[in-house]
Amino acid sequence: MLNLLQYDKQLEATRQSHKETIGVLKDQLTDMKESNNKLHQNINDLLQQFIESRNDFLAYVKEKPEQDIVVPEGMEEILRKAKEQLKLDTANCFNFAFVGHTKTGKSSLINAIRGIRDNHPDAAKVGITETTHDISRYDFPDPEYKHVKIYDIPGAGTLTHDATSYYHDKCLCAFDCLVIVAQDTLGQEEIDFAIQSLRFNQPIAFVRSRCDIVLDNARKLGDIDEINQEAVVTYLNQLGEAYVKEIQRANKPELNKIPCFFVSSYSLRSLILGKKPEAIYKEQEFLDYIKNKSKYCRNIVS
Ligand SMILES: Nc1nc2c(ncn2[C@@H]2O[C@H](COP(=O)(O)OP(=O)(O)OP(=O)(O)O)[C@@H](O)[C@H]2O)c(=O)[nH]1
Ligand SMILES: [Mg+2]
Repeated sequence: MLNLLQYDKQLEATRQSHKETIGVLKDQLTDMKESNNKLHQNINDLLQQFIESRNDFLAYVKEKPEQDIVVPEGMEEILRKAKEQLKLDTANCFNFAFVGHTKTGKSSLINAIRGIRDNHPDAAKVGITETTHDISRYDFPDPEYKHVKIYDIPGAGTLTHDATSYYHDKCLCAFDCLVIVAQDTLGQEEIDFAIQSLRFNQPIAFVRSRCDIVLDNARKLGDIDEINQEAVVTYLNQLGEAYVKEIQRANKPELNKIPCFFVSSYSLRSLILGKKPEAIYKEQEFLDYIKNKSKYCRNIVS
């Protein structure tokens, strides 16, 4: 009898927690849609807004960090290892890491954020067959931005094994922000890995690149006549709904805290170069996010 009562209580607690999770997710979806609706503007205005964000980002990373990265208690050893083994210079540089499975678009995003084409001699290798196996570090082409480094951390295979040891092995807590470049749907490894990162209080975001393909397919199928900001908002809202459902299915309330930015590498590169892309997705929010998270983990209050 007592057991049955306990079981009932547990069941009620689980129901309550599910209800809360769904509530948070609904709020998140509403916020996402409101923010997407802002994209329903003249593309020239959106470009100007992006340029302001880009200039803010560049001004932030142009000078050496005001202070070294602050890692959670107990992680000092990993920070030391990162400095020694990965040659991560956290005192003098901002270090952003792009993590993820093969062919999710990590290298393309890295080139885009550096404002270089995939065929540039210093570009991260991109392509159907060109796979990056080792951790690689990339500088910005302009030496004025020598204090910002972008790391390509391929997760193929390793990410699937053990999120904790992967996290420690790759010294991930020493980065300013971890960007998980995800496939079309979130895999269990990505979910486990994200939860692990949250445990270490690590700034983390999901990015789904290749949004332009979604719109391009819709055009080919005849669902839309052309790719414009109106179509972008409609499709981003659909992608957002699908993402929220995935998080709901994963049944891990912690994941509610992780944002997901839907972007296109092609749009991001054009925007960084101050050129008008075919369409603008969530590139501005993504850039603002990594800058703000870096400030957060360096205890910089703006
Ligand atoms: N249309 C479109 N294609 C993209 C985008 N991002 C990446 N791609 C293509 O997707 C493929 C894989 O991109 P990569 O940047 O090489 O992906 P990766 O994650 O670095 O791949 P590996 O290093 O092999 O693990 C390439 O053919 C890219 O051209 C995008 O935003 N839009
Ligand atoms: Mg690559």
